[in-house]
Amino acid sequence: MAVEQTLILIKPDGTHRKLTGLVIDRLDASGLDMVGAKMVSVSEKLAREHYKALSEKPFFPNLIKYIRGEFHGFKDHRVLAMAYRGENAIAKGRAVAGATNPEHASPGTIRGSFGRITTAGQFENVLHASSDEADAVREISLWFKPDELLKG
Ligand code: IDP
Ligand code: MG
Repeated sequence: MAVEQTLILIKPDGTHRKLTGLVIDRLDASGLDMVGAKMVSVSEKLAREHYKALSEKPFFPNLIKYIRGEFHGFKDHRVLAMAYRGENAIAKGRAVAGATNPEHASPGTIRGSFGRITTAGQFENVLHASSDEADAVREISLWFKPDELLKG
C-alpha cells in the first residue's frame, strides 16, 4: 500500500457548527497522522485556485462564497486546513468525508450525518478531502509551505 498525503479542510459550516473535533476524531480513528494544521482566512484568490477545476460550474460563485465563510457570518473566512499522511490516506480521507452530495452520503460519514443542501442549491458538506494523488499534491502545496509540514 502506498503512503500518501491528503489535504483535509474543515469548511466554514464545519467550524461554525463546532464539528472540528469530531472530524479530527474520525481521522484519528482511521489511523492517519496529522502532519500539518492551521486556521486560514481564505482569500478570494486561494478559493478560486483551490476550486479552479469547477470554475465553469453554475454553482461556482456560491462555492467561492461558501468556502470563504460568507454564508456563515465569519468576518475572517475561517477554514481549518490540515494535511494527513498514511497508507491510502486519500481514500481514507474520502471515506471519512462521504459522498459529495450530502443526500447521497452514507449515514455515519461526516457528510451523511451533518451535510445539507441549502435552499440556494449549495452543497454544504462540512469538509474537503483531496480526491486523487494529483489533486492532493497540488492542494497541499497550495495551502501549506513546505516548512509547515512534518517530514518524518
Ligand atoms: P468533493 O468535495 O467531494 O471532491 P467536488 O466535485 O470536487 O466534490 O466539488 C467541490 C465542492 O463543490 C463540493 O464539496 C461541494 O461543496 C460543491 N459542489 C459540488 N457539486 C455541487 C453541486 O452539484 N451543487 C452544489 N454544490 C456542489
Ligand atoms: Mg473535489
